Amino acid sequence: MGALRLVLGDQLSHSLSSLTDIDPTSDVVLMAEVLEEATYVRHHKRKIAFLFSAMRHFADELRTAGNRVRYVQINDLENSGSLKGEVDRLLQDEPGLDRVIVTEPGEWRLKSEMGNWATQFGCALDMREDDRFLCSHDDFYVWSEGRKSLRMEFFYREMRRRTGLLMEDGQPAGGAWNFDKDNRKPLPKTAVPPPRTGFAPDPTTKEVLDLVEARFGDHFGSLDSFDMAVTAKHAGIVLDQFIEQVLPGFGDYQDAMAKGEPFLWHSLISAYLNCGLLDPLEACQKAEAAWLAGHAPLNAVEGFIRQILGWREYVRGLYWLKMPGYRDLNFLEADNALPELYWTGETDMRCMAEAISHTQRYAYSHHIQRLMITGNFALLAGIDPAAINEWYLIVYSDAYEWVELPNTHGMAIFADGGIMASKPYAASANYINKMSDYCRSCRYDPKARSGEEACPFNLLYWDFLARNEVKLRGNRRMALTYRNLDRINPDELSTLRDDAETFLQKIGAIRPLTAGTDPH
Ligand code: FAD
Ligand code: DLZ
Ligand code: SF4
Repeated sequence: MGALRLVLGDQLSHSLSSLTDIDPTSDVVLMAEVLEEATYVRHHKRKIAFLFSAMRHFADELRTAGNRVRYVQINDLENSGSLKGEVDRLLQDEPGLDRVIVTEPGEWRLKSEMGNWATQFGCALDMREDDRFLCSHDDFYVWSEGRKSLRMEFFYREMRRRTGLLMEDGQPAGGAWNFDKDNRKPLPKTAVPPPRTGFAPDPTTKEVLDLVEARFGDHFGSLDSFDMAVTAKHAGIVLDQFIEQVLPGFGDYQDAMAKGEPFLWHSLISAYLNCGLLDPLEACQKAEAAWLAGHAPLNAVEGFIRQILGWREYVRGLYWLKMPGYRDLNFLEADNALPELYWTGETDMRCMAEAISHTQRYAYSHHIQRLMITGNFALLAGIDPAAINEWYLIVYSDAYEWVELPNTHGMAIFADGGIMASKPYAASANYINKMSDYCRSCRYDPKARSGEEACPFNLLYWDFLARNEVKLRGNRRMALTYRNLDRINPDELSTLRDDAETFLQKIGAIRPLTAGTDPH
């Protein structure tokens, strides 16, 4: 008898726990492009094309290594449209397969669905730990137990100790755990971001691009100039080029934003890490080696390692600790609609137009654009968490719920009421003006909070604080912010809040009241 080994689209690692003990003489690997996964949210076209092409390449590599692989393409006539349907079909076709082996899926939705598979198929289901992560669910649980607050910084220190990364005689290298104070530089006018290499589509990718345009042409985003890596080999080149050419500047400009510059000094590896083409520990070790060789400064290397060893592992731990209830939290009771401009990018707000156009074009925008532009706007505008979470899950090629949800729900829009962040990342135009050159070419004035030119981020910022006063004033970390609110003359605040409401109506976040309608 043999095993059906199901490999999901974000499990493209040869070291995968479900493949370790494969017997090529009796086992069959199943990989399937299915409508259910491609449309449970209407993913960006580029994300679908990237994953389908990477899946096809990975299946070829498994075959070359001598394995039997059933690869189901989205257009195959017998494709049932779901992973469950495809497992069922293979078990019917090959009665010699008496068990299903799978590595735990990254999303709660799919894992809970698989909970019923053993009964439904009448065969054993062996769901294995995803050991590509550096912190297991059990370890995260142990770390979290009994703690009053689950701040990332303390988790990160524990991970540094455990892995020995950037540690010297049990102490953090350089005498500090964190060099963030060196990492908040705005971009000097003369700075030129390093060039990036892409990969011309090979015949497999070209076929997938045509297919995605034909089947998912009405999904968000563009496939133009697709140049992503779709194999571990090419993803490794992206990582190596980052370490050699980009990492030295990563720390300094980690929080910077600049017009026409989608990538700056970021690594662009998240899509590859999250689908398994790159290994997180290896990425950290390569960065550490660059520091040891004197090639990159400690603030850059520590900053990069913290993102992967700290933030990435921490959000995953939190997701599995808090799901499924986490998704339904709405601490600020936000219920406005997601404005159409999130899909079109059509807005006079230069910062939003810029972040959304990068997103359309590359299925990528960097962290500060996600957090302080589109995320901050959604927070201030009181957008319904379900709507903004869905947007983030759709539009980025690195988006899976385990990483998207805590970042959006917890970090950007404070829907979890402080499980993840000690206070909302709410910011007015002042922050955006300091960290970018966007405001210089914007029709709004970042310094104004009244009149036609007033930056919407300013109107919304003060409205947000006033609207959520009952929930936020008691937060000690918001004390200074509320003292600033108190300095605004009540008449001015009232006008400001009316202007904020008019603006939200104009962009379709709240529907205008028609004459005679009772708002209650
Ligand atoms: P770099 O800036 O070069 O960082 C290096 C690596 O560190 C990244 O590749 C990533 O693996 C990891 N990393 C950095 N920050 C985080 C973080 N906050 N959480 C988890 N990993 C992190 N990241 C995703 O991978 N998928 C998502 O769906 C996602 N959604 C986000 C939504 C919001 C609202 C916010 C604020 C952040 C989100 N992030 C998400 C985190 C972060 O923005 C991306 O990981 C990063 O922009 C990817 O680009 P990069 O590879 O160039 O990262
Ligand atoms: C994201 C995605 C897409 C678009 N398509 C597929 C697919 O056709 N087949 C598949 O196995 N996986 C796909 N994925 C990735 C899954 O959605 C992912 O494995 C789950 O969300 C768990 O993280
Ligand atoms: Fe964004 Fe306001 Fe600056 Fe315009 S002025 S770019 S809307 S922050």
